[in-house]
Amino acid sequence: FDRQYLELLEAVWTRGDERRDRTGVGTRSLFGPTMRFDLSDGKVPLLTTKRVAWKTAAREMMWFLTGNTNIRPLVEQRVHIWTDWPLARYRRETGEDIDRDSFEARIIADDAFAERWGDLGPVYGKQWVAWDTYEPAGDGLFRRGEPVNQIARLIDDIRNNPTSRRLLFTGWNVAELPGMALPPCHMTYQFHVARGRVSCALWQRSCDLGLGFAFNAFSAALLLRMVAQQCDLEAGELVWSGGDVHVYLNHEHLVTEQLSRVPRGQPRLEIRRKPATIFDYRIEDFEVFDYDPHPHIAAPVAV
Ligand code: THF
Repeated sequence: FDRQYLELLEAVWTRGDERRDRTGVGTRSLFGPTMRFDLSDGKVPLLTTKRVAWKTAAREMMWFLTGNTNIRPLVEQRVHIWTDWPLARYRRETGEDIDRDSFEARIIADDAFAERWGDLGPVYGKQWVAWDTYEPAGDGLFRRGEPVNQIARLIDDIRNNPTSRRLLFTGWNVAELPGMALPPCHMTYQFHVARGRVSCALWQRSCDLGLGFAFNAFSAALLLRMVAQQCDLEAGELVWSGGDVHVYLNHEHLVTEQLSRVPRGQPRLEIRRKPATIFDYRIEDFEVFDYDPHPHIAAPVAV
């Protein structure tokens, strides 16, 4: 896993097109790479050339599966990776120069504040488990239909119709993009069952290779392992494809340091218990073995 990643990191850094991006930080970018990760025997795509906070990624994934789109439950678990977007909006709209810790403290302490300022709009969780539907109510009017739980439907479909070519879910709800703090990056997941194994192809339209990718790859693998367990299948391959795959120009120290490191073994992920549904996993259910990474490399996130 590290080798495929380091090869792509080097390619983007040395051959990527330099471009100005939405955040103003600047990136080097390549379009359309694919990597394949074998998940058999508990193997998991977790970088060993820097320490990755895999429990943070797991908590984020479980938060998606609850359908919640507010940062409050994350912040309560000391997960800070989504705070910067609501914080930037708060500063912009109020002009108050609040620091990050105080902002998070208010999100936890104050219900009304959390509701007003902690929500990211209809991002991942909303679309995954409660995609809004509408049905005609006559005279050109519509009423709300039953929301679609794409994840529950996916599990049902894999169990009942494993050769289907429609085993997929997506966060890319075109009508609701304007209300999202960020449109989904890891946007479409498709599953495929063959020889008792379920595999997953993930399309990620935009990828921060220095920071987010380590989280995105681990999370997707975790989700695939959960899906496999729920459907009594083995996990096969994670096929990861990116659209705009970039390295931020202020991540040069990370690129140099990480490319100098030698990968350290193959981490494995175990799920200790089989919960009743895919919505019932808890953080204690996941255990990672043989993880002895190089130290963490801090890098700023572009907002
Ligand atoms: N925007 C940008 N610019 N990069 C991203 O990776 C990214 N995401 C999500 C949405 N927008 C993004 C947010 N996910 C970290 C990790 C994942 C994120 C955002 C930030 C991060 O800062 N990781 C640090 C510290 C982690 C920790 O708190 O322990 C790291 O070193 O990995 C990608 O989906």
